[in-house]
Amino acid sequence: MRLTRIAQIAGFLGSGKTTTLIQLGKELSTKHGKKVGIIVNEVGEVGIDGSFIRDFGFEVKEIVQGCICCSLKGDLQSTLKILYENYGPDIVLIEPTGIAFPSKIKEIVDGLIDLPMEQAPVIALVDGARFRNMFKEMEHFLIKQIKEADVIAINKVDLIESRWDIDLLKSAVRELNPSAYIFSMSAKRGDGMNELIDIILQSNMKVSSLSDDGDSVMLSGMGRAALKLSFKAKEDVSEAKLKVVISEIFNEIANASLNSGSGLIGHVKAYVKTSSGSFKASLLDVKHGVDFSGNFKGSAREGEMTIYAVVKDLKDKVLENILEGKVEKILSQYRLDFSLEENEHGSHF
Ligand SMILES: Nc1nc2c(ncn2[C@@H]2O[C@H](COP(=O)(O)OP(=O)(O)OP(=O)(O)O)[C@@H](O)[C@H]2O)c(=O)[nH]1
Ligand SMILES: [Mg+2]
Repeated sequence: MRLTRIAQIAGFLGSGKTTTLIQLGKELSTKHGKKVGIIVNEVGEVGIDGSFIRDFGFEVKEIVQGCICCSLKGDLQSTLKILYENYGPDIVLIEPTGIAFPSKIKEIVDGLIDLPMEQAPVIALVDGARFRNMFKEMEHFLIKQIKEADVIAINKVDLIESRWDIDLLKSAVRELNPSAYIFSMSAKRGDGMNELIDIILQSNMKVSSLSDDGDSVMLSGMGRAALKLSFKAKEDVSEAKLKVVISEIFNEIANASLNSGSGLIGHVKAYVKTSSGSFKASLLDVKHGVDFSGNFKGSAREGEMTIYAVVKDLKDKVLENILEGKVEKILSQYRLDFSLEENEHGSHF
């Protein structure tokens, strides 16, 4: 009997999970003829990555408002079941949140004994470009994610200047998990993608440790806030101008968060959809600025935007106020009319 293979691509916030998933999905379907289903989990009230991945034509199920390794474990099981029964994928790629514990997800998937599925080794991405900085702030989390993985991919090697630094990172990771298979990759450039595909398709390594910690979202100490809005301008807004507007909003959110006592920007991201296409914007640290990916060319007069921020040490409410304040300030400055969407509780997203 053909078994559906489940592959979890874990890793801390902003380590490149969604970018990797899209590359993997493309190659697995075009080069290897596999039918790929994708499950994306986001702790916030809105989904950004799911919409972005869907733009590439994949079958995507999104689970939001909690973590599939703790509060939403039932949702993961039912979503896998639905995906299996309705779509019949050869491979399901799972993107947990950046603050999930990989072994818990492995355990939850293992619990689905009535479905013909097998798990690929647990893959955790490590952000090679900001590992040191993150390690200072999120040591417990990063160590746990590294220890619970069978395979550790040091991502973003295109941003690491010397071979020496890559080797140093590899040995630091090896010390934390001596039995893992460790390699380096760049999801953006495509390096290491074949190796990752071989691991997903062929390898049968097993997770050894089991997680015994509590709620990963609570333990992470991360504050979260989301906002959904539609905007309208009097005349067309060019791609370049829209990117400037978003960069200003993101930088202001990041700086205000740091000034309010946050020790680390987890990820500030947005999904923007207009009649000229859609794109995703990402900010991981102020120094590197905002990165854009996706397909928006030309100009647009109106569109929709979903913004989501995860930063350390701030209460959700404080971050929500920062988000709303900065969005209002910058959009008004650029004379863009906008309206904020409300969530089911009557307050803004
Ligand atoms: N230079 C470079 N940038 C990368 C690479 N992989 C991902 N990125 C960028 O890193 C940022 C975050 O990538 P995502 O794929 O959204 O990361 P993620 O792990 O899914 O983030 P969360 O879902 O928020 O935890 C984006 O701006 C990506 O374009 C890489 O290999 N090289
Ligand atoms: Mg993601």
